[in-house]
Amino acid sequence: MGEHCYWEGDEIQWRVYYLSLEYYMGRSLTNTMINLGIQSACDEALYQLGLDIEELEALEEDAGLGNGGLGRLAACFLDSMATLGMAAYGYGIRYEYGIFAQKIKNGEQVEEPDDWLRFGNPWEKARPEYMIPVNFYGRVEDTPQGKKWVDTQIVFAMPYDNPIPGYKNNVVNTMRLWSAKSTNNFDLKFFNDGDYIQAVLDRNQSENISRVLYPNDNFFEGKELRLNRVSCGPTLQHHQASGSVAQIVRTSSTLPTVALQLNDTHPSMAIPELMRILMDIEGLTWARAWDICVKTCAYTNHTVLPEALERWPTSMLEHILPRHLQIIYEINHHHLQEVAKRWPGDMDRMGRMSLVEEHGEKRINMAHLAIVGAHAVNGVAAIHSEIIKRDLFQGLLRDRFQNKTNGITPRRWLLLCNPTLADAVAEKIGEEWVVHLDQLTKLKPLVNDSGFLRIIQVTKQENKMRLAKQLEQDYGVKINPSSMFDIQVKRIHEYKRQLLNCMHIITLYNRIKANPGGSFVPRTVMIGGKAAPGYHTAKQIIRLICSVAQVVNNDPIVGDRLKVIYLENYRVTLAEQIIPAADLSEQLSTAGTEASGTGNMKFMLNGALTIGTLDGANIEMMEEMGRENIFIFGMTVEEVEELKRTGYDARSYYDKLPELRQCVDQIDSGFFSPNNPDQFKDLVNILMNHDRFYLFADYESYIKCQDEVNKLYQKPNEWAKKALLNIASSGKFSSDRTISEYGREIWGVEPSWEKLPA
Ligand code: DL6
Repeated sequence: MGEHCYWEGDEIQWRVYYLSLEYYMGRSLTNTMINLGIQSACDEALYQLGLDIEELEALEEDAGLGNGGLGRLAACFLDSMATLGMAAYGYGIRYEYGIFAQKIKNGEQVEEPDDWLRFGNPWEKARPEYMIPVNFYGRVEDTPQGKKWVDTQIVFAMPYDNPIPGYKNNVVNTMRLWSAKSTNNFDLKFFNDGDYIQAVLDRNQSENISRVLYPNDNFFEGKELRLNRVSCGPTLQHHQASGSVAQIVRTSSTLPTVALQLNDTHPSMAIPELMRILMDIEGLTWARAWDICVKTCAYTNHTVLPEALERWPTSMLEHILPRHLQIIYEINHHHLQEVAKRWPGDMDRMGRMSLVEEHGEKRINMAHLAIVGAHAVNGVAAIHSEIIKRDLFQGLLRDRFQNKTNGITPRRWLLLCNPTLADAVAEKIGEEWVVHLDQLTKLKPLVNDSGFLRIIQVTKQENKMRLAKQLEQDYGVKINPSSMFDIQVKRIHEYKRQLLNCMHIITLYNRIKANPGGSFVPRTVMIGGKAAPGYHTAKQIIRLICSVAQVVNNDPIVGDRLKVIYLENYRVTLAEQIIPAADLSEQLSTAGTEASGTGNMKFMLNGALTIGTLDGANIEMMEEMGRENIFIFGMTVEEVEELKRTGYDARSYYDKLPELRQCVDQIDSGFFSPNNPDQFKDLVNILMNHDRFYLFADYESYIKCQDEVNKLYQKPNEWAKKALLNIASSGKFSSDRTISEYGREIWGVEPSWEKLPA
């Protein structure tokens, strides 16, 4: 390989490699037909054969190779990169089991394995000719030729290619997913205990590396998951990085005309791996290799929650990837020399900025590694980017930091999921919005066009009726389709504050009970999302919502003024059905905790109004549509920080607010869990004594804001105007805009809307 490599060159178009441990693709059939422009032809052809295309579409399994926002973002980006004609590849892992299927049994989450490849995958093509050997374990030898990583165990990385069509431009890019494939070498040497049969059985153990997606969202589990003698975690990450980097180097005669984008720190092993290949195999000096590495790599941060930041114990890396650990130490050595030059004698700062954490178990801070090893570091919404610039590295390398506000693909999140609204929009402003979403602003003057407002209302109503019918079938709950569809769908997490929503439901319930003859704006509240299987509090939150639903839905006094539904197994395909039917989108995270959010954008594009905090991309949504068109409540980031400084006293709110007190007392005393009165005491204990997300501090403002929502809902025309202005203002949140910015400001690639010859 070495002789083919020369590391200079500037006339070739930059190629982009997007490295992500997650791609949450959902189904591909409809999307492919839409992007190829053959949807009507296929529809018609199937009809002629006496078949129904919708039945065919429903047979496809979701490719659930992601947990939530981070994985879905990667999928939207692939669509945009192909649509913008970029020479871009998505590299990831072909998990044999995707995100688990969630069943709700007796009000509790039960996980079932997602055996999505059971009947094969028609979209993929195995490419054994591009298989790459990946090394693990072993030791490092000093030789006259330099460092040598020897006595390693090998697992092959087998690539599977999946097509990513651009929108009607004759471009088809590739998503390449690696699968672990054992070698005789690995298993027989490593496991051989003289027993042939056992050795053959053990062979498969190394293939566990790519067996299953880790179901944690925004949470890092630093312990090694051991499947017999094969350890996962860094092994999986290295497997992806190594396959990808080797492939990139092998096919790149002109590094660094290659951009390597790291989707969070999960693929950041690519940094030491690239250094290792360039130095140990290609024979470059440290300085030259480092220069290439930094110019090539860029890193996106997706969270500031401390529990989500990856910090791998050095003992683990020493064992699994000894050469990489050496390289990381050397990167740190050079980095700390820079710190010492800039802040002489500031030992505290050295400790804080080091890649190696020395307090407690010695660990590598992977975010620090990614920041040092990349020429660009970005957050995913303006406020988040400001926070990471300030907090993540406190001043050093400040000029590397950028913002790239997230986006969603309008192909899936309007054209595919809401064809009636898409048609209505196209009728008024043509079809260019599909690839130039900012064209939606042309709808703004129609805010006084009663005919168009009526179309918006009717479209929403039709979507609601379809969903109501589906939910009645699925859950046996009769839904009033003229009630407000109030929806919160996302992973269950304390910081996303589904509990605040639940407290609002309880407050509404108590108000109806206190005034049974009163007039109330009818609501159907739907909450959906998966909890990480090991996240006890999140599972308790699901239980509480289901218990509240049980009481509310069966109380004859309440009738159809309030219904609560827990949406089972929320996933991409369910989102496509639910979002177009939403009136109200709930975005409740404590200010400063949700990096961006992308569900918020999908609801906005589909004409739901948002009730939300000044957090993540909600802020930019408000800027685009105007504060009068969104329901904002709660503390700002500065107010949250001030509260943290002065001390948060949950009890003071409990004492002051009677409706809050009633609600908390009911949860505490077993009102919603009569068969097990102590069931939710742990949740109440968190809320009263250990709440990191300050729910009570935002409760009053949230409830008042919900009262405003009710008032507006009683004026359908006013509501429809705001819905229209939401749609018309959502152009910024196209992932085409986001990807154009990555292209121009990080990768050096110009987007192109040119249609290639067929
Ligand atoms: O950037 C995509 C998405 C954001 O929209 C969400 O706000 C954020 O929570 C999510 N972050 C993660 C972090 N996981 N890890 N590590 O999923 O990213």
